[in-house]
Amino acid sequence: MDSSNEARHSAAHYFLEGLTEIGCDYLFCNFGTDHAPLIEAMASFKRDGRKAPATILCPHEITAVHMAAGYTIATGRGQGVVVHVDAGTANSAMALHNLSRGRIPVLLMAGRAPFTTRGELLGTRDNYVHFVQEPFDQASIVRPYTKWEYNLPSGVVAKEALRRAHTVMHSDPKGPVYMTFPRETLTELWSEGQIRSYPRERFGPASVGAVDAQSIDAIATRLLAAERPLLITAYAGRNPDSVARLDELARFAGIRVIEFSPIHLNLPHDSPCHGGFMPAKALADADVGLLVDVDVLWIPSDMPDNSATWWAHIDVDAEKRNFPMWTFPGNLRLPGDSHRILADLLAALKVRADAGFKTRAAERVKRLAEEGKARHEQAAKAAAAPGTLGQINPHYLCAALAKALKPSDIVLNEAIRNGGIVAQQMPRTEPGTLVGLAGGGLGFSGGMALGLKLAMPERTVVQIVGDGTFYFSNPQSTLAVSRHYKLPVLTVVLDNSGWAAVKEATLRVYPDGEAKAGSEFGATLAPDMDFSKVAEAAGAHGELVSDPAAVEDAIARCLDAVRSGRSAVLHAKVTKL
Ligand SMILES: Cc1ncc(C[n+]2csc(CCOP(=O)(O)OP(=O)(O)O)c2C)c(N)n1
Ligand SMILES: [Mg+2]
Repeated sequence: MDSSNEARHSAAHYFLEGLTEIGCDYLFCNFGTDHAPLIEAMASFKRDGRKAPATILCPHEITAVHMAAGYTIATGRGQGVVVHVDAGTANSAMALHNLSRGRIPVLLMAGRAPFTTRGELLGTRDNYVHFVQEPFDQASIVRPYTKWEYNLPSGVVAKEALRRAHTVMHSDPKGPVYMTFPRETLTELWSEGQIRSYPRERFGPASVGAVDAQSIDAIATRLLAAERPLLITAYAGRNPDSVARLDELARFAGIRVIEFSPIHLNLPHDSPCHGGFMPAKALADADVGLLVDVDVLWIPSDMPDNSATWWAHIDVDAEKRNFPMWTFPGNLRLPGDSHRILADLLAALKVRADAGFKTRAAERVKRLAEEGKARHEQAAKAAAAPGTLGQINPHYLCAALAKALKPSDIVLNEAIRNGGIVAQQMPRTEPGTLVGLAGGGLGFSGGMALGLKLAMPERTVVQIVGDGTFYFSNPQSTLAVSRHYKLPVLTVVLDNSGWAAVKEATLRVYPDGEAKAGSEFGATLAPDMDFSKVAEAAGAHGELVSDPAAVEDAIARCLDAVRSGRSAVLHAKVTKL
């Protein structure tokens, strides 16, 4: 209860305390007039040496949101992003789409226009924008991409609301949440005794777990009899411990594992059971299949599946509630924690496997290893030709880059139509060393690379993007954050002169149409851009390479720069679209 001898603080003060209580190390911020009470509270926390989340100022919201996501991927702890009313929320929406598809817990926060007009309360409207930045339904801007939304009604529940935000975003399947607060609400004064805390031990998130023994047994029975088992996954590796577990299961049972559009590294790429990144051939062949943590299993119009295959679908989000149309098979659909389910499955198999099964499984692993070897030889062949002046072979460049990296270095693959080449030429083996595109909003990897680097300063982080994607990533914003907070990352731009994806999409729909006849694909971007200068403008190291002979040295100079503390941009002119 209120007591006159207790200290009184602003709601913003308790809000900062609450953010620390929910494990927010950082606030990735793009401020506006709505944040005056927060900025004031931050300054007094600093003066008093109180613990508060550190602020990272991001010139663009998509840097802020994706950076929070990168930090969260690395630490497992959802962070906070602070943006400006409806305008900042709108700029954040694309990134929030990516986080929602990636099931990454982040708390997006935005102010709301003050609700008083004539000085009735501290924080009242005092500016033109306070009249124009008030939509009827601010949360609707990001509603498709959030699990929860809340407008803070009073500072007295600031900590309770933050705990609720945290609990929801960290409950399986995880995902972003959105909170708003009017300026006057943050200026309210409350005494310390009126504010409760909600510790995680008592108010924590809900998680999915293992599944019943009958289901495990049903899958084991199918696998024991299988001749051509297949496993498809995209995000089992979000739990780094699952990588070795999946490998052990695949080797024990002789399962071909395909990573289709991987969002994380799920199986070491040098595992004998790794079946590459394209499910088409294996699909036709499989008699028993496991779908493990995957949203898009294959492309049905292009890769017909075998109607005789028996599928078990194990997924933290087996329901796919956020996919309006989603019709992939699953004879046994099991929402749960794949890490635990695969362990139980392996244990059941070990108990029931006889010598005949073990021999058959070992023969399959041997055959898969031979296929893998053939794939790697093919990849090496594709990388052998360096390309020509102005059209470097992207296979060659990616292979050279792979050679220069250490196994622990992190690769973010946002190379779009060259993404398959990155996957093929840059095998990753250690858990957590690959991040791929979960959503379809281009421009995630710049901010995400910074967030990963912030969480793991000892790692080298490499972002590989298309030229179109480089623009989407808002490079001036990411380079500014890199400089400001000393977070060096390497950006490699595979410049094929525009949007190959757009051209190829038109050709797929109209293979012999007018666009093809006139070579009018609406896909060519401005020629003669020099992204090395964009880097230099931010004090980073820049390289523009068109000559294949210059590739290796340019990579070495860029990595030297990054490892000695300066970001680098390698702008490579590769085979044109
Ligand atoms: C924010 C956003 N805008 C537009 C698109 C549509 N889009 C998908 S791929 C693509 C082209 C990307 O170009 P680039 O990065 O150069 O890769 P390329 O297709 O040339 O390999 C575009 C514009 C998108 N996915 N996301
Ligand atoms: Mg391109």
